[in-house]
Amino acid sequence: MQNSKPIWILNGPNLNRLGTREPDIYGHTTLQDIETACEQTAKSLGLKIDFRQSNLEGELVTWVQDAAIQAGGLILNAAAYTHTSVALHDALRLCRQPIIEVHLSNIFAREAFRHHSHVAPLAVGVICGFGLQSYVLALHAMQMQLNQS
Ligand code: CA2
Repeated sequence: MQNSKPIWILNGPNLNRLGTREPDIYGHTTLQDIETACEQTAKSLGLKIDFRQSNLEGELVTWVQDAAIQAGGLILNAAAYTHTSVALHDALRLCRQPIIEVHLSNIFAREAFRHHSHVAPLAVGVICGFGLQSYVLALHAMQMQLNQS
């Protein structure tokens, strides 16, 4: 059955500066490009989204707590906090709805410190390495998850 609550798409630190450097890793895509693609994909799938970014760990923790009550599902690119934040991990444990972890880059093909995720154990799946399309794929995967529940 389709869930009428919005899918929250949360983005972590530095992703507001996407498109300004490291194009070899992240391409020229901006966070605004990603939001636009997510809006278009969500519309085509009949989903609503709430798309946010913060550089602050505590703000992301509060948003995850809020998502646990208000969201139909959560798509999370916690950026560097993926690899460091026990606080985010603990907040994600409050969520009963599907969580999908996304990354623009293939974190497993990069430095060893990016290979561990505090998000992944709480996610139904992880999508990484497809740039902006990681988010589009995550929305399709979310719709499949919601149709199964
Ligand atoms: O690949 C991803 O999506 C990451 O979550 C991006 C994070 C990184 O710490 C993760 O290991 C993988 C970094 C985001 C940095 O954002 C940028 C800001 C300015 C220019 C380029 C990238």
